[in-house]
Amino acid sequence: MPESARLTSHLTRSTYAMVLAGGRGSRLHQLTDWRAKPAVHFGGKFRIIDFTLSNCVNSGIRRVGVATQYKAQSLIRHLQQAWSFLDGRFHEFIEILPAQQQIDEERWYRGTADAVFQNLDVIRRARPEYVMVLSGDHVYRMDYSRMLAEHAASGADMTVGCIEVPVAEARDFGVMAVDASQRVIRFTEKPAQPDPMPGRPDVALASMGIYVFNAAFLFEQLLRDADDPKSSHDFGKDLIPHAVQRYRVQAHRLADSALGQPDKPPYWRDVGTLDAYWAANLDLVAVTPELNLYDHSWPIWTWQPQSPPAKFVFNDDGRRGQAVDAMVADGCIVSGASVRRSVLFNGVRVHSYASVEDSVILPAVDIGRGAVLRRCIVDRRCVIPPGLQIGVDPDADRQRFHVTEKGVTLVTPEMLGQTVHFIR
Ligand code: ADQ
Ligand code: ADP
Repeated sequence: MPESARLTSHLTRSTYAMVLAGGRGSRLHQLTDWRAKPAVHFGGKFRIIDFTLSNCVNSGIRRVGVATQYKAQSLIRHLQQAWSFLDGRFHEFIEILPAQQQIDEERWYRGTADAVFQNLDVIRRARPEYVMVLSGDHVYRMDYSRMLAEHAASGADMTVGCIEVPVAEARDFGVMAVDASQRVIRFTEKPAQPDPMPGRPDVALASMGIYVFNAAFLFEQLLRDADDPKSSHDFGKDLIPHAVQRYRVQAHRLADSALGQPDKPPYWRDVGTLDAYWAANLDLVAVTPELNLYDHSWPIWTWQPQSPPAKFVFNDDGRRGQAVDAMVADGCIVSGASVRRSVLFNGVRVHSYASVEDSVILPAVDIGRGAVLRRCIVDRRCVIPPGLQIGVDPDADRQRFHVTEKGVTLVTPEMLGQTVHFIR
């Protein structure tokens, strides 16, 4: 075996990954009324957190903690169903770390650094050399072992994953400046006026909110931060700006470890708004989408109910049931209805004369005869009554549903006056 491969496997095996999955994702509006953002459905059969967790196990990092907080039930159930296959005999595990469980004081996680601090004992027990702090909120494919290898080779105390973003969008991120050796010399969390990169006035270097730490350095910094009365106990606001001024912090470009086409910018999405969520799902129906879900060497693991394959049938009047430019999951039945440029999750029924276009339909939705759906996101288990039109008259939709700036309509069972009696 080449020395480099031996080294990489040593690095991944001595890493503990902490996935932060406690954020609400309030810009997803009612889609996160009942579930945390990492548990939101994505791409026809996945949940958002499956991307980060698949990146972990595919990279060889198989000791993983998931810090949960806001509306965690759906997320915890998904983790138990989808992610219990790691094998304790090989010291592989994914453990769920709910807030308020680890320390005597009864308090929720205050900021992202506090979420890690409160689980310090759990992490210490795994005796890692490196700790990766990850976010359960983003959709991307990345080989974390390359970031670890770069971190170890550089001799840094910590390494921040980063990506180039348009300056106009950079104020939503931690923005950094680096020197020629990729050392971070400045880090500002969500600056009002982000600095562009030298010689590139339209582009800023943004933090992806993912970090590699030497374990001992992280423990030291968390203990110091916990005692700092002025700190809000957040990596981006407190811990990283502090570290950048005093220690060796390196930047690692996603482009160097993303899986994708080498000549294209790396794919990374914060599907944090309804418009971004809708667009990222619909991107997948392109002939060659930027996000490749068909790469057998980098499977995205998940769980969905065992159902028969999707079915497309003529109805009694001989009207064709069809879907084009669409992804249709198992358990769906399209009967005498038309589906275009849409993503249908597991178990969706589309009845005769219905028309679904440019829409994202979450699992177990029933779309009644003759209903029309345009530019919609329909939440799980909605029953769309026969003949209802959504996305045709925005003013009428605003009375009942949530319509975004870009004209995407979110429909939930509550908005339809329907009660779902079980936890989703
Ligand atoms: P934000 O996008 O503002 O900035 P933040 O709200 O801090 O991210 O959440 C980061 C991650 O932690 C998310 O996965 C979220 O679900 C989780 N989380 C938030 N609060 C939590 C809590 N109390 N307990 C457990 N988990 C929690 C961060 C960085 C920026 C960077 C962007 C990239 O601070 O510097 O640019 O991410 O998206
Ligand atoms: P419509 O689309 O005209 O409103 P239905 O929704 O009742 O009609 O069903 C249309 C077709 O969907 C059926 O002819 C059948 O092929 C299929 N279908 C419906 N329910 C089931 C089921 N439980 N198992 C298998 N196929 C089903």
